Amino acid sequence: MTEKRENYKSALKVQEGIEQPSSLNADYINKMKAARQPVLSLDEFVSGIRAGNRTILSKAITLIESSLNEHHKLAQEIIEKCLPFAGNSIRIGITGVPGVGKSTFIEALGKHITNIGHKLAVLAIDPSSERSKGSILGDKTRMEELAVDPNAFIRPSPSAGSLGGVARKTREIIILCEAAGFNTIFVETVGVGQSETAVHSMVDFFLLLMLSNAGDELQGIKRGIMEMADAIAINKADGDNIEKAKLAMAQYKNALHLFPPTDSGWIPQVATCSAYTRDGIAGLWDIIMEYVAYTKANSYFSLKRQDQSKNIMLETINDFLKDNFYSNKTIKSLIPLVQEEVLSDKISSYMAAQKLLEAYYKIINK
Ligand SMILES: Nc1nc2c(ncn2[C@@H]2O[C@H](COP(=O)(O)OP(=O)(O)O)[C@@H](O)[C@H]2O)c(=O)[nH]1
Ligand SMILES: [Mg+2]
Repeated sequence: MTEKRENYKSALKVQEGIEQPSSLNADYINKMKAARQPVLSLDEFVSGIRAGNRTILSKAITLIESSLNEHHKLAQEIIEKCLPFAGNSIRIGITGVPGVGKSTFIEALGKHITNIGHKLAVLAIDPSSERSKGSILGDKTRMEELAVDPNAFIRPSPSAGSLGGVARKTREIIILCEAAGFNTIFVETVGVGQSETAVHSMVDFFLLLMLSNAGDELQGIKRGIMEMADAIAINKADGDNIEKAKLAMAQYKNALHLFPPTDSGWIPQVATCSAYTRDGIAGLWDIIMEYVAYTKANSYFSLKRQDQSKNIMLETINDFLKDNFYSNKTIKSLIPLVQEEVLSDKISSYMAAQKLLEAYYKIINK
């Protein structure tokens, strides 16, 4: 006891020598804390999620996002048990450059669909963690109505980690949200980099938001991203902007004609809308419904999901192999040495890679 108190940085230190009441015992305090925040069992997590309990859903998502091994293990068990109840939703990716109006648009389209009885989960992928902290605050004010809508659930991007890690977590979060009864999932991403491709790989429908008053280059939208779009919405078609938005719509329609036909046979649609006045918002939902009906009729809907599942499996293997290789102690110490040989032209890059891989195979085959 006395020894412990030595290290105890507290005013109580001056009372050294006096027997402390049991309530100051650290074990006791921890026990009390634990009693106040009971750790849920696997079954409690799964039944809570299945019952649509948001607090439990949020806790499970926190486990997915956690970097602790024990959390990760429990999270995987929860996902496994939720999987049979997942999949029954429409997953929609929404992208566009910062400022195009994604958050405002999500509020508008989100309210439209919760009003007609849908249950919506809004997730986001934004691997630039520092920025996302700011944008979460921004989004909260732009999604005022959805934030208090009992039929909507908003969860900001898991901020830490690589894009691959964030994408995997988001896919897992989708599963939990679906098991919790959300039948529509929005995944928002900032249209400036690789994250669109990651979102495209986990959604059924990909919506690109654009503005009328800037060229494609100015909007930082690459051709590859336009090719992924199932629909393009020219947002901010309100006030003085309406005519310009219509013109832009015609231009994008022409541009899309030059693209190769999509795998699904669906012809990407272009529409104008205003997240402010909410003109065109219902029409966009109709386009999404048309797409779903069309791709379910020609089986593309389920083929695409199967393809995505297969790719997730392969990607996961890639990630784990890579992690395993680079986190291996021997390999870690060998890399700088072999690298030095490459830099001083003693061996080729190819031979250096072979050397490291052979060392690795030896280690794992031991
Ligand atoms: N005029 C007009 N402004 C809009 C519209 N949608 C969003 N905005 C404004 O555009 C700015 C960026 O919106 P935000 O939703 O934060 O964009 P995000 O960065 O893509 O999420 C904000 O000032 C919004 O009020 C719209 O439909 N019309
Ligand atoms: Mg936003």
